Amino acid sequence: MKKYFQPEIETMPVEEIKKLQSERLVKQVAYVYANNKYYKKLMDEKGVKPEDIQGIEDLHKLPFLTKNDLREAYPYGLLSRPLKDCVRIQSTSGTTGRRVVAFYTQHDIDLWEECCARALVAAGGTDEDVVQVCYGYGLFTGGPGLNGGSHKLGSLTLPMSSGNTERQIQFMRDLNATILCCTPSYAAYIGEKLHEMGFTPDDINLKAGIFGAEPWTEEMRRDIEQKLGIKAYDIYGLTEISGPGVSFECEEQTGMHINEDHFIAEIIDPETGEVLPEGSEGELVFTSITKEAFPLLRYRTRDLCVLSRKQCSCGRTHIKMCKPKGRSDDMLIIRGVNVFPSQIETVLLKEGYTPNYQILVDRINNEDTFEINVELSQEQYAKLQDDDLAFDKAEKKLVGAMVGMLGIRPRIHLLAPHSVVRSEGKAVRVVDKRKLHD
Ligand code: DLL
Repeated sequence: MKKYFQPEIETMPVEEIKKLQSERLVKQVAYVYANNKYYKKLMDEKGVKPEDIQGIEDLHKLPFLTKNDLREAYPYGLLSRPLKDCVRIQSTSGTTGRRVVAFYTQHDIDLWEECCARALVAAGGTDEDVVQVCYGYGLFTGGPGLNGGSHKLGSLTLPMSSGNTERQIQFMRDLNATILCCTPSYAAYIGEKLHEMGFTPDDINLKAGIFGAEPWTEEMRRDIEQKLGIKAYDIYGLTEISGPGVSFECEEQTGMHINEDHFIAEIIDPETGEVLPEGSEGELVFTSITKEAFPLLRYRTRDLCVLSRKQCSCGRTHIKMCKPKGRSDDMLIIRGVNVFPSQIETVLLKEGYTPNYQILVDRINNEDTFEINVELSQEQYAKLQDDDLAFDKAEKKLVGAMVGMLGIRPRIHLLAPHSVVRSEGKAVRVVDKRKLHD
């Protein structure tokens, strides 16, 4: 069985990867400076010339790009190729402000799909697999990216898109799907539906899942693995940098290998912009060194993460990133305390609750309110329904566990099964009403 999609690249000695990155960076900076007025202006303002960049050690001299730059340059300002050379656009799922529109030449699409094919092979995929893609298709990069990767690998591709969960399960069974690609929250929902329809993992042929596009915890991984009887792999990416496949997990399941022949990763201090040494937690920054149409240099993702060059047992040499904790702007500050939704998910699953929850934050009389709606499973509900004492006890125990993790006290509402809306794409875990009052 194929262990790597492109072994000569994926297992390249680290020194050679760095040399390749340096060569590509020098060329890319010269190309962008010559072809992109917006970034040229930023470089000129910072007093940096293309000749100042002789290799990756000079990367820190370049100016950052932020989401604001993308909004300002919308739609064509960061395009580095004439529009007639582009063959596709994709766009972010962002709901606020202007959407980000990313452009691709055919070369860009090919590279992106290769990255996704690498992810499929790392999850054990071959041309004999049946890959069910239930990420959204259309402007969102999830569906098109994994679809393209599956084609490159020669797997049979089921371009399902998201939604109509019973039909998903029917196709999964009738066509013997072996690899499932969707968001982790949708995978959990598919697992739940499978059991509701009276099936067990033995009634399906899935062996692996490739789940990403939103933060998810190790507890959630175990929950999905058990519900679907598979190995669940993480995949990361963002529209601005291409889409899924910027990095992906291998059999070790201890972080995602970044496709370093295409992207240079840095970790910076989000406050000062200073580059931090390997192993530090900070904001992930990407420089795209092979793209033609929309090559962003030093793009600040706002994702909080740690990088590691620790040798991996799979044989891949590309640097690994940990599971992102979430975007720096996903972090809630409640009564002055930093709270990540992922911390809440960890506690819930550890305490034996379902991954169906929603966090509600508001400000009433100048004070933050903090509530968590938690859905009970059928069995939990049946047990607690007629016993007020047991119900109160369960709520109190969960509040105690939350205080232990977060340092602040939420109000917990244990709800009947099916009270929390299921997600078919990226889950909406937080409703922060304070933003409406600002
Ligand atoms: O979510 C691309 C994608 C599609 C990745 C399918 C993986 C699978 P955007 O809609 O532009 O692109 O959102 C990008 O989603 O900056 C992260 O905050 C978050 N994200 C993506 N993958 C992960 C992951 C796609 N594996 C934003 N873990 C990123 C945590 C993730 N967060």
